[in-house]
Amino acid sequence: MVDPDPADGGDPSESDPVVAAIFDAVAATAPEIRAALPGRRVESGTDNPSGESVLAGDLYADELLADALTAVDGVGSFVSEERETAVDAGGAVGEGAYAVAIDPLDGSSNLRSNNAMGTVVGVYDAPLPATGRDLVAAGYVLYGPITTMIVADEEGVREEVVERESNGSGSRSVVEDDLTLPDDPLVYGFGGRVPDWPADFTAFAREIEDELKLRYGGAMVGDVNQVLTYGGLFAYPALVDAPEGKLRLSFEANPIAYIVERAGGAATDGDTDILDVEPEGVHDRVPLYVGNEGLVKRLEDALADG
Ligand code: AHM
Ligand code: MG
Repeated sequence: MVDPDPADGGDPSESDPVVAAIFDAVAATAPEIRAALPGRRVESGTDNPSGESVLAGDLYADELLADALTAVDGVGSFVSEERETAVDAGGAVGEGAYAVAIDPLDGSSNLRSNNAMGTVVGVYDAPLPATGRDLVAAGYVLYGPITTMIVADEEGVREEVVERESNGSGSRSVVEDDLTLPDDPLVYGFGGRVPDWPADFTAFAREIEDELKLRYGGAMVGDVNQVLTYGGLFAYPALVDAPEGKLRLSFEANPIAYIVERAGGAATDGDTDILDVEPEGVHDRVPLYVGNEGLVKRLEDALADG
């Protein structure tokens, strides 16, 4: 059960002090990012390394997180979906320091329509590009009606509530200390336009539509949080004209796969566990199918047969 009163929540419990400091820094920044959004719903006039137009909110969140995370002792490098190259934070990654990969505002196209968005965090024990097997922790902030943060490490997955302190900084407290996917899945959300889906995925989707309820909001963190809460399947599939899909391996797919797998679920690119996908570059894209193990297995079988 989610604790109804965050004031009763427990202290965060990461055993690795650098991981704890990273998520403290992300939580500290969250209220400031949130407060800045109303005035930053417009295009910034630039594109990111994936060729997508960037909103002022994306850039602002990126700057705040870069400042907060490069100041953490034990962070050797800050790598962002919005930056071509990594920011050197001192300390050798893989030799005592971590690389932190950030999607500063996931789902930022929801800013105009005022819907959910988030910040995705991956903590890698290797210089990027690396596989998801090099993650030591991952998490995301969800700017919904409440600001929550999911944190996963080798101990498991926790849900926390982030509250704004009087000095404007955010503090976090655990409201659910052992988050696992419900056994009986209820919801699904698949991205992309149906006419752009390959036939084998479309046939699979038709089956799922008969079994589960559609919950799609256009922000991966919001949609994955539905799956973590109610059980089910989220996908941003391979598309006919974009076989690598849309989502980025280092910043989006790996952290989400790490979280959902720690919560008892599974994640695949259609064939291979996301955490085993070998990247060529930091901004590589990958199809992502993530959720309850049984559904992910069925999806893999459907794509293999198709
Ligand atoms: P972003 O990080 O630039 O916001 O892009 C990623 C987002 C995901 O949150 C979401 O799943 C997907 O893009 C939605 O894409 P679309 O608008 O094409 O459905
Ligand atoms: Mg994103």
